[in-house]
Amino acid sequence: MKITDAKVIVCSPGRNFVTLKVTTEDGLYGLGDATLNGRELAVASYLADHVIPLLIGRDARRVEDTWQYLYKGAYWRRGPVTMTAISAVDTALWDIKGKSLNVPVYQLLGGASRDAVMVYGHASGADIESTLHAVAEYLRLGYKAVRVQSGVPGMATVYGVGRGDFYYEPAEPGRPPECLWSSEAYLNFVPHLFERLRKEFGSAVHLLHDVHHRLTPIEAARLGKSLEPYHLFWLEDPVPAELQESFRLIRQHTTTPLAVGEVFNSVYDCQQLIQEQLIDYIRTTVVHAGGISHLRKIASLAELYHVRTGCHGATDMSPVCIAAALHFDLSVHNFGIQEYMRHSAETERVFSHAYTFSDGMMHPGDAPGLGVDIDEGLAAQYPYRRAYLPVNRRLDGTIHSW
Ligand code: CS2
Ligand code: MG
Repeated sequence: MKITDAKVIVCSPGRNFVTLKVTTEDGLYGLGDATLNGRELAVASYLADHVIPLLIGRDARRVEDTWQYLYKGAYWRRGPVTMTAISAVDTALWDIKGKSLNVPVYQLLGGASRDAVMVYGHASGADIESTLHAVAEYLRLGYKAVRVQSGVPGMATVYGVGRGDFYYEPAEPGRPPECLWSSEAYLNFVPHLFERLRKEFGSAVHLLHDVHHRLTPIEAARLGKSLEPYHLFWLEDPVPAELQESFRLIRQHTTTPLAVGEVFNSVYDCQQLIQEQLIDYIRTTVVHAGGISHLRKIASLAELYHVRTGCHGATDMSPVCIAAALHFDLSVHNFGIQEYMRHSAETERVFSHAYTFSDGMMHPGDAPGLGVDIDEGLAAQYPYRRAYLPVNRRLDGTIHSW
């Protein structure tokens, strides 16, 4: 089953997406998400200029061999651009394999390990009262798990807090907006937020919180400790994770479960975190961590060490990635939770999908392959718009992690 054509589709229906479409000699095609938020065109070029010429003529059935060919054959291994490109190829080939055998991809991954996949949504507000209101909205929609971010008194803007509408979209067209940050104001505020949340909503709902790599290890330890009475499902990205051993210090001080990994792109980024049991959830996802093939290897390592999966699923994961993630989530034994932020109406129109949401749970559907498609004609009506994530500075003007 030779690959005869492959192309990169860049579009912006509500936000930017890069999609790889691979076609075989029998007329089957597969899709892969290749979106790298804020650096989209680097991956588009990597695919179009360097990878697609290598795909033409290859056997589309050789998923693992193609992965190794692109990873080992490039000489320059890993990194977000390379791994996002490899992910897109791998995802498209799994899609083709499912379609050619007339089965949904999760059946090729060992079949369903559960009936459906628990997801969490994003509730946020400018202050505690509006945040409580947003959480109530999510519970009305049936969510069993909610990530909660709130504006902090004394800080004009806070990451993860929406700009008035239901959908939170962090990237903005034009130059990157700049935000100001105070770790002390944040650390003093967050425990009050979660105290109110537990008072208002009781103990049954799963509550999550994302620190977005903003604290030092000892500050993160303090936060984890102060949140223990409110038993979070997880505390996400407490510190920048280039230094994996910094999680040891946090771990020594708190029983609050820890999640990390949305910016990781290979098993080598989380090997120590997993093997030393320094985290509880690994957040690598299909599009940035080498596709379904590599993500399964990360999950297998994690399973040995009681670490569960919690795939990144913000709006910059296109519906193609969400579909692939749901097939993965349904099949791996050590699944934990899936993030699901809901795409805009424009995105939903461009990408049709078989996956469904009901009562806080999702299912990838039983269409052959991934069960997702792109309307190329409609996509062409939404040209690329350069957009950036915000940049963050401390009160004295020093650049801080976003
Ligand atoms: C966040 C994201 O979903 C999350 O947990 O960290 O909003 C993240 O900032 C974006 O996906 C970055 O591309
Ligand atoms: Mg995050």
